[in-house]
Amino acid sequence: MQTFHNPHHAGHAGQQEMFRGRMVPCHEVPARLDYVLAELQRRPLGALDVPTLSDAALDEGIGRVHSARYLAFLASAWTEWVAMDPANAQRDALPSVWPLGNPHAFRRDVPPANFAARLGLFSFDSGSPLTAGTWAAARGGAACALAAAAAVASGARSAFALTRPPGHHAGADFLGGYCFLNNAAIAAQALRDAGHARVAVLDVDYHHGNGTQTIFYERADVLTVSIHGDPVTEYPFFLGHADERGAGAGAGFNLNLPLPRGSGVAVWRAQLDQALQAVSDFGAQALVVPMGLDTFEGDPISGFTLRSEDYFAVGAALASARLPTVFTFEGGYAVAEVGTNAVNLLEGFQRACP
Ligand code: OKP
Ligand code: ZN
Repeated sequence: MQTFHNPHHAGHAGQQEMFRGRMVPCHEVPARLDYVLAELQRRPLGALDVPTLSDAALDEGIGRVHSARYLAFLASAWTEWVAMDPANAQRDALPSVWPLGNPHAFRRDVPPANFAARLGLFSFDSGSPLTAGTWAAARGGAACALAAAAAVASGARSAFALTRPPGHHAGADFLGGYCFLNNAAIAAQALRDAGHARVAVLDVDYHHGNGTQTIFYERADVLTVSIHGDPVTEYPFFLGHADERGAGAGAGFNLNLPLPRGSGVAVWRAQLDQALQAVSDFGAQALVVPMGLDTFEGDPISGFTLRSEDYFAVGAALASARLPTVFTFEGGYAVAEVGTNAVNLLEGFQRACP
């Protein structure tokens, strides 16, 4: 399995996130990716490359998923943040005011000139700091997703986009949940554009992939499935319930499989079998797996209890779908274990389906 890694990822390094009324150190740190890279060097699965696509191809691929006004906002965000106050150069950009969804409560169609307000317009939480290197890092991650999709579209059995920051919470025009560009959605759309008529996204991160669900909610050509902590108690709270089945042409093409906090590997694996059945019933021609390792028992912000050894079988189960597969890297905050857990899953996949 070829891996594409993002040489710009470390430029995205938030200092603190808002948590229960105070600022706490970020969970989503550059070292996460370094642990995965180090483990891939210890246990190689295939070539380790950096993406080589042109800026134009990258802009094209990102623009298939994200809105022009959101991308323009991201591209100039850091410059505008610092222009508000030169002292901001030492501080991460975080929002503190948001327009609620009801159009009669607040308008979303007129972006404020005030940058701090615009940051609120394009985000849904205050846990996703935007830093000097965020835009370059997010673009570099999306480039990995597009390179992995291209590899699979030209015949590879699988490819791994070692993306950071993660992506599955980002929508067409919003950031949040440590995510800025939805790498999995970008890969899925690229596979569609390369001629795969039906693409499935099977999200195994602990948190519901709300961004991906929203992007494809009214489409029948991309099935979105997510196994996650029940949003009644777990982030992102406002989406991810079992009764969200898609809308319009997309009715029936979204499947949420929430599980209570505290769930262990047996119930989780049963949900995975259901998810794989849905992918098979859909008749998918390609699969994208937003791969979060925060289902791990040692994860500091999550609540499932999978063990490191369990990920081999998770990978093998995913391989049983017998589909060309792109993996993106999402959550996993037990930093010292995230490399082992990620490579266990990918090795399990690769061994089951060479
Ligand atoms: C991103 B990904 C937990 C605070 C929640 C946001 C979590 C984002 C997870 N106490 N902060 O899905 O791994
Ligand atoms: Zn997560």
